Amino acid sequence: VAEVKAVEERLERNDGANLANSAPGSLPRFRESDWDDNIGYFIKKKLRVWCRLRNRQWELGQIQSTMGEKASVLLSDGSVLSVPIGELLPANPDILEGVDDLIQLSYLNEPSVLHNLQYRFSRDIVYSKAGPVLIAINPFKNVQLYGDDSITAYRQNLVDSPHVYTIADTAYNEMMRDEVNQSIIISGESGAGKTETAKIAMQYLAALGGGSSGIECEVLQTSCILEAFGNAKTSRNDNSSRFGKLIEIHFSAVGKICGAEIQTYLLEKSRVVQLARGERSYHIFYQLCAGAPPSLRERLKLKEAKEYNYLNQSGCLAIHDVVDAHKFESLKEAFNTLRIHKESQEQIFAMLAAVLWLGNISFQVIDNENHIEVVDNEAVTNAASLIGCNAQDLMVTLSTRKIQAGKDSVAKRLALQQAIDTRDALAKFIYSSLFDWLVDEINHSLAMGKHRTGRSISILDIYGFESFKKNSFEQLCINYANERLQQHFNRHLFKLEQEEYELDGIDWTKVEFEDNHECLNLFEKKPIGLISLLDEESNFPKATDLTLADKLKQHLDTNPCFKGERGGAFIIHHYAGEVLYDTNGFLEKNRDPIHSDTIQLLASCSGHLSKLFASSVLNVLPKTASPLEQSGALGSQKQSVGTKFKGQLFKLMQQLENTTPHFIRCIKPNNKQLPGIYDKDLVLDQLRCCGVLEVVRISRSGYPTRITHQDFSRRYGFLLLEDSESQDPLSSSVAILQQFGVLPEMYQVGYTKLFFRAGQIGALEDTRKQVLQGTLEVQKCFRAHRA
Ligand code: AD9
Ligand code: MG
Repeated sequence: VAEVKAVEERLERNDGANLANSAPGSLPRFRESDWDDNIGYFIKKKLRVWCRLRNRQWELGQIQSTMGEKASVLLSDGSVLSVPIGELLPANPDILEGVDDLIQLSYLNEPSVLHNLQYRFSRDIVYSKAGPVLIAINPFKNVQLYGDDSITAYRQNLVDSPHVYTIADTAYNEMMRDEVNQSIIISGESGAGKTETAKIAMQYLAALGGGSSGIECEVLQTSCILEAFGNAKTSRNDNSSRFGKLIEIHFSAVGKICGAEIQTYLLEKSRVVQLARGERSYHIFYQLCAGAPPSLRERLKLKEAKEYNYLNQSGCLAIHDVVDAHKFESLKEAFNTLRIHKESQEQIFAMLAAVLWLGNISFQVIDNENHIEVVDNEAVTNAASLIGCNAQDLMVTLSTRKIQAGKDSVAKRLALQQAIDTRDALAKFIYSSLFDWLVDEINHSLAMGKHRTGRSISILDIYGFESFKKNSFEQLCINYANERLQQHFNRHLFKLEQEEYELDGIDWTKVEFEDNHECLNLFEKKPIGLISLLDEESNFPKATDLTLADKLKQHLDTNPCFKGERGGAFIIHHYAGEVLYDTNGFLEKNRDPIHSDTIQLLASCSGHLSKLFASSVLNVLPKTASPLEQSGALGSQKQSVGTKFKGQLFKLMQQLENTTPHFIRCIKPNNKQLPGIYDKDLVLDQLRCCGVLEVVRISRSGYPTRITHQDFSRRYGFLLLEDSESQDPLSSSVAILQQFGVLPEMYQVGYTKLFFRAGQIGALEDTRKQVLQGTLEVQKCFRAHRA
């Protein structure tokens, strides 16, 4: 009773707020803003400080003396430097060198955090925690952290250093314990290691949830297929994912994998027909060209990759250290594992070859109005036969357009650029339909019977924030998705946290964090958000990319995240930095038109295509006539790309909101894709822009584990030595805490919940397990005795 009283009093006084400053560590903590007043202490104790040199780099040193606004500092190389006090920051004591979790650091300034991560990175320890978030620094080489032995060690809790495995393990355990769906959300820049991290998590879950059905092998093999069709070499990553992916893995009541479902987001279609210098199209094309056996080559009339215009335009056909032919073998194995029939495989390869041959179709200008006709060569013949249509029909579709004139339709000859666009649109349509169809097939193979919700783990691997010299519609969509994800992250780690403390009467110092709702507004506000405005212009036949740019400037200039630029350009201030977009091509990419003549051609195809693309073709067939349809383009019937993507994102966010999230932030240590190089500025930029430093601050000053009085007393009440039946949940909770000697600074008692600092519940759980184990043994003895 006395203890409860004391707790209540504390609740009233709300003390404990300062306890954040007395966590373990050999130094008294002070706010870093009070640093100036504490320099004397550092001098007296000869403590280490960070000193910023002229080149802006931070070096470790010791303050010798101060005079006015300057201090003389002894650096590790023996030199003594006179620097302004403003260029000094406290460094952590040796004992904290390379700690697992950044929240353990006494000082959280940027050089300290960077140094801690670098210390670990240079020892091949690529994982660290930032409170609840796992930081993964891409080693760009094989590190001895994975494989069966390591998985076993993590499963048996023999090791507890930060790892993707621990994240997957926690998600799995929480799912089994609470029957709540979980998600592992992986983010980071292009090349930071998201896709590899997702695979590592899947491997662990497959080991945990593998059974006799073998479905875990199928789940793992999906990566091989999706990477072949959805990844490509870019300037930043030799294996860059050009689509977003959510894989939802379902588990049975006993914790075995019983099915999975994959959703994909916004495949970059333009890559099929157009490549930047030094980049490649999708891996599968090169794999097919290099790996197809002679009989298949003959059937597909296949040539080497260098013979195809869609592949040879970028001056890059191979990837260092990758043998495409071997990859083709692995792909076929993956197809077999996922039970994609031989017949379907053949059709897939035929469609790929068709796309390649389409790219080789050329046009000849026949009059001075730039009108063209299709050059009748092997490219047309091969493309038509692979698609399953008549070569003559294909030529007509690519060179003319039917125009409605009263009741009759007349064919109008196309100009060169129109013909090229029509051809490319067909190639893109075939490829993206093939991709969607493949995902459907995979889902079909992985489908489980009826499943209960509450037992799934979703892994999200979506393209990271992108900012190039020139940014187009694709970057706009990608960065929009990242804004949404950032908001989810903020909500969970900052907002909800603050709200929960406040609701439960817990005092704590507020942590300021960047809120990105203005930027999301910029995209989503109706009717004058970027996406609505883009759609409006896309539906307006006379609009151009420049009129779009004007419209955006006119309506969005009041938003602080938007800045109109000269020409067709504009800047968006994203959470991760400013990005300059060029509207050139925006309207066309948003409309993504496919001509009705083309669709009719595809609908009339015999053989493979009709089966493969039945649903895609149906999706774009006109339902009602519209003004644009008179000109034959089907852009207006279907949803615009931007709006469709927005819808997908909303659905994704909804899905994620119904899960307990686990966040992994991947960091790219250098832009060269090389091991052993740690570019501090680059790392710092990434840490800053994804809010990792704020998370650490919040977690250190906070109580990440929380549990209601009821749940707590129910779970641990039986451990009480004294009878707790008669006590209310709050009193017995307090009694439990007391009996187990949990230090007062390690928890706070809220109105409805207990709040614990990181790691506290773990110790209680261990005791509980031991006692339960002991009881079990006693029961066994008892039964044996009776028998
Ligand atoms: V992108 O946004 O799809 O362009 P990701 O997915 O973030 O990007 P990815 O996982 O593809 O990056 O990693 C890039 C490369 O880094 C891989 O191809 C590996 O060569 C390398 N990598 C990443 N993680 C690891 C790792 N844990 N161990 C070894 C790694 N190498
Ligand atoms: Mg990737």
